Amino acid sequence: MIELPLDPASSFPEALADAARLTDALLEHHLVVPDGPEARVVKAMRYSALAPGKRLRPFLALASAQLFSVARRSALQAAAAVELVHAYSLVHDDLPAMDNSDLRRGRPTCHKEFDEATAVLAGDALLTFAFEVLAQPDTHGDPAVRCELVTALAQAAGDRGMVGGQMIDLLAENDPSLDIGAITRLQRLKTGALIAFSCEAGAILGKATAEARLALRGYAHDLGLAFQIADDLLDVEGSAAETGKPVGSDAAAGKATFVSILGVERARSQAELLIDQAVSHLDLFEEKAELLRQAAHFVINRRA
Ligand code: GRG
Repeated sequence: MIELPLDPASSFPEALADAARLTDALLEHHLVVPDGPEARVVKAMRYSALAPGKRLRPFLALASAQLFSVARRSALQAAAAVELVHAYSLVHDDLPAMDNSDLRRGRPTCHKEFDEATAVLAGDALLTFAFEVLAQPDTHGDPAVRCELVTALAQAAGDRGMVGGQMIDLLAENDPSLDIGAITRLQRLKTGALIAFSCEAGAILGKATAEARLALRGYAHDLGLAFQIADDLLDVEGSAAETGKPVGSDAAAGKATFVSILGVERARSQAELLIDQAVSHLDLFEEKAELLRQAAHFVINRRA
């Protein structure tokens, strides 16, 4: 009898808390501080990767794996890998050369707590370690599956995914002429690609059919965009106490966002539409996808 990634009887908040607890335990296990001066970079990696965040991407990896009855340990390796890449992206995004932020997840950013060079190295090491985790035999007994996961994560994180989106974002700063199509593409790459990988990882581990993969891809795509619109709304309507990061930064930077183009009300109804669409992609999985359905509603109602 295999141990499933999540308790199928749990509610979404319970499952999200379980995903966070299980992923953090595995990250604790993986990120061991060595002796010697290199300990500093591992402390910075732990500081960032284990900081309190929602762990939405690990949840998505676990809940998607659950659809295909993947064993918990396999799914957790993918969950840990995606959170490592996410943590790296936040560390680098906060650097003075990018967003120059002092606050992340309610704490000083990595370069404020340590120093800039250490934050660059910690981000680099978090990213590379994610691939080591996926390549470990614990991830899946079949090396072809591990290879497919490595390829999919590399594509989602690299220049055709998150890094590409971040490049477009940096170039678009102070360019309020960006239209809705350009912003959609930017966000699909910058945040959508990693969210899509999180869902795809479960399908890869479960050797899912092409039809199931397509359905999950559609879900992840709509969810990723709705997540970003919610993020833009929080930047306008939220508080630093709730989000754990500075708010109002998009408007202050003169950035074009979904909210600056559509306005608050239309942005919110667009996010709601996307969530309805995301949920409709899950019909194929019937009641097995209940946690993913609840996650979709959480994404647009979140306050952090
Ligand atoms: C530096 C290569 C590179 C990429 C950075 C993802 C990203 C690209 C930057 C993060 C900046 C940002 C605030 C993006 C908006 C959406 C987003 C990814 C928010 C943070 O993710 P959450 O809300 O954070 O899941 P927690 O802390 O809960 O994990």
